[in-house]
Amino acid sequence: MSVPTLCVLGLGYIGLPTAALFASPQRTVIGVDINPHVVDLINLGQVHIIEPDLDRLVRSAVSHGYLRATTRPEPADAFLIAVPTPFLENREPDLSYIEAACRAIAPVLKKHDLVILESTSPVGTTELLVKWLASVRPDLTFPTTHQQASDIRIAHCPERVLPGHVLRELVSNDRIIGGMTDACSAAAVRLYQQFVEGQCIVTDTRTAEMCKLTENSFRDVNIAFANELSMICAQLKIDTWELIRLANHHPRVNILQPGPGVGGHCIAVDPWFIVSKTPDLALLIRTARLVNDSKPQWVIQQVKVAVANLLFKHPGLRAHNVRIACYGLAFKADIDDLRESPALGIARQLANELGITLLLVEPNIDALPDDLTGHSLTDVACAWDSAHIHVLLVGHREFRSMSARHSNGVVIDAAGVLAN
Ligand code: SAJ
Repeated sequence: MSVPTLCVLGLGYIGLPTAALFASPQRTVIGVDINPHVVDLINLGQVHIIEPDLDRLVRSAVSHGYLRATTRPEPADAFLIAVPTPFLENREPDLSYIEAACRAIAPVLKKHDLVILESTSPVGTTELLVKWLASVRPDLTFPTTHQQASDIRIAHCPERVLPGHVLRELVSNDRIIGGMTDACSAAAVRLYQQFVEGQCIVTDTRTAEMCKLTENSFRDVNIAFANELSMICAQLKIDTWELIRLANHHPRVNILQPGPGVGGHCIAVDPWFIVSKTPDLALLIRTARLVNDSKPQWVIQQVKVAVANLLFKHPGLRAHNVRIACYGLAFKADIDDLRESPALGIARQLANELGITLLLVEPNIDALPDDLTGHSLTDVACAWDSAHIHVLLVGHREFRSMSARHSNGVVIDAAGVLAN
């Protein structure tokens, strides 16, 4: 596969950067997305997601003709599936996007093709993928039945990149390559070595699937420890941030940072894929999820108590005149992504339950989501000068200098902004 054509299924936060990085004079990439608007935009050399340098890379790949988007898969040497794996209402994984991607590529598959599943997946999904492909293409052989001699090579190679650093991490991170056979792994390693500078480490598919879930569950459990600690400390009147800083001076202690809850599309989702497979055993992992999911309500309760105290201290002040400023709406610091954001959820709930106009400070966006348009998107200085209650939800760089500034208001620092 010296001059491979790659077909990438799903042009989102992982698929599009991967497609754009892979595309080069030697390597043609066909990007596939079910959303025609996304396809049209990419073919104009534009992007629908914000990620540093991605727009430039896509523009260049498209204008040189190395990257082209379409709504239907076309024949290629390798297929890379990077579609979402959300969970359903009951927290069971939703594999329908992977199944749809399999059924879409099956008709164009040919002997010697490589199919890689990058989407974060519950253990056993790569085996299901083979089942779906084989059901449409009984004329081809797969590694589950024909091992090394199979027509089609299959591997699970989970993505591990951090939003905001995707292009750098796609190149520099080590990759876990879970081939179904040695031949499958070797083919996948050859593909990734075209652009990955980190190590490509080979294992089997089930271990690769579990490895990705383990990484995000490890982080979730550790954040849950910090979040639980923050609630305990508030009750015991101890400064959590100072406590964690002190404890982290121990050579074998490294506590993460508490926050308003865990957001994003991965850490709050992936641990449930372990819980759903082994509910009787995954007790710690499940509890960590519940602790992190409970944190936004705890922050909201702190705000309500602050409002009640304020009204008690100032009998002339009416509840609807209390000015509350929320700092940060994104799901984490220094990004503009509001999806699955605990900060946004807190602001929404405060707006609904308190019935007041909030001052919302989010330097990374130009307009508020539709349901918050009645509220005021403002800057740090204005909010800091005028609010009675300041709710610090995200540690954006624009907020870090606030520590030096004086405010008469009550400060609820859910993200440790003033502590750093
Ligand atoms: N958070 C805390 N305290 C911390 C660290 C994070 O409350 O000390 C919160 C953040 O504010 C955010 C959430 O956790 O709401 C998740 O943020 P994150 O930076 O930990 O992770 P993501 O979701 O942006 O990316 C993670 C990464 N996984 C790990 O670090 C193990 C990334 O490498 C994965 O590729 C990504 O999930 C993914 O796609 O699975």
